[in-house]
This record gives sequence, structure tokens and C-alpha cells, in this order.
Amino acid sequence: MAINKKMEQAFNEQINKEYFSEYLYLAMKARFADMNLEGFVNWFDIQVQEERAHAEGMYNYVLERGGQIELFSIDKPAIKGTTPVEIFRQVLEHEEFVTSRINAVADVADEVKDRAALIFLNWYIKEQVEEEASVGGVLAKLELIGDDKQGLLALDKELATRVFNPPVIG
Ligand code: OFO
Repeated sequence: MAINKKMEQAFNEQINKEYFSEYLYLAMKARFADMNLEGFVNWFDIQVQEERAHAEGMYNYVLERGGQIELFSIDKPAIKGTTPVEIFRQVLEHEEFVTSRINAVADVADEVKDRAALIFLNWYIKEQVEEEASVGGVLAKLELIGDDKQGLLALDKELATRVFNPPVIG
């Protein structure tokens, strides 16, 4: 069954949000490179790859359903803060926003009674729980560390160990 036009539009808009996330994290990665915090750079590098995988997962799904891809312009990312803790507050805020957008796409699937899309979107709904937990974990540590440089370096070391596992979506 061909994908409903409203559903297709919701997916296309979400693909843009995922690419925007990739762009935002790419910009943030550079900020941490400027601060010589290589572990954070690694963390953002993986985040960038994950966001691209999220976008591609939806892209492939729309095509699989016989829908049309429409790519929109990607907004220029604006980083609000300058310190690691300020940047991570923005990351959490952004992930909460993305969660609300994914839920909105699921609402459309509900509305047009697209059960296959709902099942597909379940992966993203669960992924957002993980995204918020992982970002929230780093933010909590940064809040705890405060101005302690040793603590920041220890966290940087920890984040250097993060590895990219290509997600199996759907
Ligand atoms: Fe795609 O999860 Fe973050 O934004």
C-alpha cells in the first residue's frame, strides 16, 4: 500500500531534523576540538554518525514504501553556550525537542492508521529514550565536575572510549 502523503511529508520533515542534528553536532564537535578535549570530540563524532544513520533509516523507509523524498534546506546551527556544560545543556534540550518531533510523526501514523510506519517508528521512540539518557548522563557529570579541571580531563578520557556501532533500524 502506497504511503499516505501526510505520512510522507512527516517523514521528510523528520529526515531534515535528523540531518540538522548531524549538522549541529558537527559544529559542536569543532568547539570541543578548539578546547583540545579529544574525548568529547570523539563523542560528538559518533553522535554525528548516529544522526546520519537516523536520517538514512527514514530516507530508506520512505523509498521502500514507494514514497517520494523531498529534501529541505538545513538550518545554520547556532551554539548557545561556550563551556562544555552549557553546550551539553543545549544537546539535552535538542534531544528533547527531537523526541517531541518523533512523537509527532508517530501521531501522524496513528491518525492515518499506518500500522507499518508505527512499528518502524517504535525503534526511533526507543532510541530517543537512550539518546536522552546518554546525554543526560554526561550533563550530570559535567554539573558535578563544576570548575574542577582534573574531573573534566577524567570525563574526557572516558568519552574517548565511546565507539560507533552502526544502528540496525526498524
Ligand atoms: Fe536522531 O537522535 Fe539525536 O537528534
